[in-house]
Amino acid sequence: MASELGLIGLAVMGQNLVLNLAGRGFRVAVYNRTLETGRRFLKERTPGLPIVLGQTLEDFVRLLAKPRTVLLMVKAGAAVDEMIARLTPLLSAGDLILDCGNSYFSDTERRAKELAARNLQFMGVGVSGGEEGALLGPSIMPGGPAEAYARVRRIFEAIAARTEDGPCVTLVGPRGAGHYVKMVHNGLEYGDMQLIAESYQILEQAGGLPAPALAQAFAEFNRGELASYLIEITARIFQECDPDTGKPMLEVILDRAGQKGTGRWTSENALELGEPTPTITAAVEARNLSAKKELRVQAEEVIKTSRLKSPWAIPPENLVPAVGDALFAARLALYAQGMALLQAASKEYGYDLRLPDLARIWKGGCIIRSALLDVIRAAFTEQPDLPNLLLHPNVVSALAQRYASWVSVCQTAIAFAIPCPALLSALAYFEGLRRGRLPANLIQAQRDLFGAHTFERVDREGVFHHSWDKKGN
Ligand code: NBP
Repeated sequence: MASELGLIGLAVMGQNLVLNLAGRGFRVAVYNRTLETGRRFLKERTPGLPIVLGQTLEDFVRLLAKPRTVLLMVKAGAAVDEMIARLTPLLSAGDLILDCGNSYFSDTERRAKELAARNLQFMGVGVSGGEEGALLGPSIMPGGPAEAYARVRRIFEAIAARTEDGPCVTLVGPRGAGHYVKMVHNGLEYGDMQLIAESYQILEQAGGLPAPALAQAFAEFNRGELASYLIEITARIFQECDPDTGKPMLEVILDRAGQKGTGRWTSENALELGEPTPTITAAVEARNLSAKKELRVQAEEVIKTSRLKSPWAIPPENLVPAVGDALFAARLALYAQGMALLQAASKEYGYDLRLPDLARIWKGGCIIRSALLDVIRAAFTEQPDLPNLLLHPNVVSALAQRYASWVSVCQTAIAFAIPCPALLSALAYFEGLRRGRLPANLIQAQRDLFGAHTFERVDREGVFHHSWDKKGN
């Protein structure tokens, strides 16, 4: 019997997605550029499941029921174009290709156009949740034509994660919308992870908490408003020991993190759209600074400053709950930035994104699943035109309650010389957003003085230039 769909790319994500599909009863044909990987996968992981391997791409295509549905799960970038180029001559009009990797959304827009010209349907599909999500139920963010989604909706709803609000999948928008939303999801993931890492550093270095106490603090956070996958795994990480040395795992892991692209893409696109996302950018830059390990070790030896006599801005015994409050407040500011970016992109690219739906499909299966998404969903359901999450009355009062802790934790971190770019950028975003007058008036004055760039006035319409005294007389 022909396979209902095919999947190309049997690395971590592809293998687990195929097992998820076949486990739900879908007959799947698979293909991988390196045949041996496909053979090993079939032998070791698929006995009893309705999975067949195409030894060549031609064989693979022959195994598929018509009209064909092909999922690509290959490395983002040139590999996707290469695969599409090899695949399209073998397909017929009306066949559907779904790129399920982390492609850049403008590549997806281009591919959608190119394939439409060849009468092939195309969707860019964000899949989140890593290896475990792919196997047990990811959060799926498809973008593309509604008629193409109608063909795969049953399959996606069967394999997606489920919450009490339904399967974690919906057609998020046209063309590159799925990959755009996945990109911002990953940017938020960067920001959230950095905020958590900074909280850990404050608790460990200012508070002196050893690994078991850190595990307890984060487990406690996870029982309240910070409940989320990332906080949950953080609590678990503190409990883990290295089998070789017996030391806590975190002690033996090198403090150098890379950035594969999606976080940086979010920042780059936000800069292009003029939408501030300082906390996402801070997270990307913190990873870049972490990568300069040798330089940091050298600088630690060279640059010495004296510690403040009384660095505590809060009673030390209140540090854990205060960090919890600060983390929650900063998380709100981070998500406010991400949702504002989605709103801006929705307008700019005509994606017609529905923010409450995005918060719903991120509630299960993906790395950023958290209780906070319910707050976000409720806010944008109640006020679809809310200009910024931080302006919703519930969020205003949540932040007012945590403001003192947030500021005190930031003050303490600064006094202990603990770098907290994400926590501080989130606070600066909050302070900047709620300030009716910023010092940009001085910037405009400087620009007008040195370059006659002109400025607007607060008391009259129009564009003005002032005859500045440039010599300082
Ligand atoms: P990788 O991103 O490491 O890609 C490896 C796969 O791409 C292998 O099947 C490889 O075939 C194939 N491939 C490459 Br590389 N170049 C190719 C080419 N020119 N033609 C055909 N196939 C080619 O795999 P992954 O980590 O499973 O991720 C797959 C996609 O899902 C990526 O876009 C990734 O960003 C995204 N994603 C990953 C995660 C995660 O947690 N890993 C989570 C969410 C999304 P080979 O065996 O012959 O080398």
